[in-house]
Amino acid sequence: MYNKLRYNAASRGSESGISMFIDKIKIYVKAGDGGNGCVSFRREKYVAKGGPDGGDGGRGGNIVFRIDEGSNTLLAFRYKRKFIASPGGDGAGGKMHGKNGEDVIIKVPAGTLIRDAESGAIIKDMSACGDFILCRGGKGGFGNRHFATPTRQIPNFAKNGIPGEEREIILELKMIADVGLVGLPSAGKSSLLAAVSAARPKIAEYHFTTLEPSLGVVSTGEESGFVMADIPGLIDGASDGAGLGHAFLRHVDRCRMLIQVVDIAGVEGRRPIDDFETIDRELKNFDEELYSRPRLIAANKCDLLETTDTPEIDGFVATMNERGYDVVFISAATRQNTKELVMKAAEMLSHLPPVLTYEPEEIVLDDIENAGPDAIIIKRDDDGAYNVSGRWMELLCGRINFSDRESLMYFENQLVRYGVIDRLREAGCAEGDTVRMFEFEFDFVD
Ligand SMILES: Nc1nc2c(ncn2[C@@H]2O[C@H](COP(=O)(O)OP(=O)(O)OP(=O)(O)O)[C@@H](O)[C@H]2O)c(=O)[nH]1
Ligand SMILES: [Mg+2]
Repeated sequence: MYNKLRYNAASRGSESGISMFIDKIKIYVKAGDGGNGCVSFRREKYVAKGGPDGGDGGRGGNIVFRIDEGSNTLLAFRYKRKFIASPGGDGAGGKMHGKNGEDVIIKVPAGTLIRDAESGAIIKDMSACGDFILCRGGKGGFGNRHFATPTRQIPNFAKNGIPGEEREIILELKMIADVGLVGLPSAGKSSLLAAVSAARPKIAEYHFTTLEPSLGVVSTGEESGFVMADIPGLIDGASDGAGLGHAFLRHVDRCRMLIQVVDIAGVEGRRPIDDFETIDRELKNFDEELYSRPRLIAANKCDLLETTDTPEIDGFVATMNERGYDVVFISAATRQNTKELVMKAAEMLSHLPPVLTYEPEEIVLDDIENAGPDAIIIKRDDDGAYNVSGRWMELLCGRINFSDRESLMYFENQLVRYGVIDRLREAGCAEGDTVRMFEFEFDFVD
């Protein structure tokens, strides 16, 4: 019994542990393979053997990313990290084209960055954009009807489909908001968001009430307004992983400005100036650039003060002003002065550049259609074999049926025609040497 209880408690703990860091996750995606072409001959009454009529394979499904408005977590990827689109159907007789594979649509919150897992380079910033095709499905192979020539009336081969693109990527959430709220746990960040927007984040007196960021739209007039982001509280040492760590500061990375919420009433017995410094330090440790972003100080919980006219509070305001920050005294609980705070933020925003969007970074993508025969690579393997690789070679090999004589002849033809044999000769390959092309191996015959 005791063990069981312990076990339950542990599993609950680890579960919340995962959800905290679900704003960055590695997933694997693969587009569908192309269907194979078909070998078939027309059969009709009174016709002994008709012409080739094998249909083409269908195209594999694509991997498509789409913005899911209203979602602001990558939690959905906790249990599903592999996405594979369905393959195209094989061609059939009677010139029947194989069915195209269905696309897989992966929905992500607005503001999700798609990064290449290996290099970390940004492939796409999913903010304010339409559907994005990350991996294209492989093309279907041609059926044998394409291979009839005057000298080859009975083509006994068809091509295999091309494999779909696959890759490992990292999804990273950077929410799109104009203003980010930062502060110690229980400073009243969620209370403030609830007071000035229609968002209903969880509010409670214990620390780390907020485990996931949330957004709210703050209206400042008929048709104007801005978006505010509430994130979990930061504590001293967050940059070294204390509390919930500071990983979620990434959510306010694109914010145009920050509102730092400070408990001016010192409900938990600390001095407001110390609270300010703690957060200030954590911001600095996280990122100099975020640290120097325009900031406004919301001195919260004023309703608990008899007066703001004390030497300590005067000193606090003076220090803030020296550092270049304005202070607005508010109470998120009674909504006292929250309107003034909002208008002040709107005024600051009117002078600030728009929300940052990230441009794709340079990475060399395999381009199925464009990587031609001149891009092949010839190297010697340890056993002395000549190894031919490159996208074109891979695609060609993928399309050949090596157990079929005619398909092999076609293969040889392509090697001669596109200069691969010449290139092998230049590299020193001679009669009897082993040539390796992906899974395929043969002896060089000159
Ligand atoms: N009296 C008073 N209490 C407040 C005020 N603002 C927030 N509180 C209380 O302070 C506690 C913490 O408020 P939250 O809004 O959950 O604080 P938070 O900064 O979001 O905290 P975390 O999510 O844990 O980081 C709650 O019990 C609130 O009711 C205020 O202006 N006056
Ligand atoms: Mg909160």
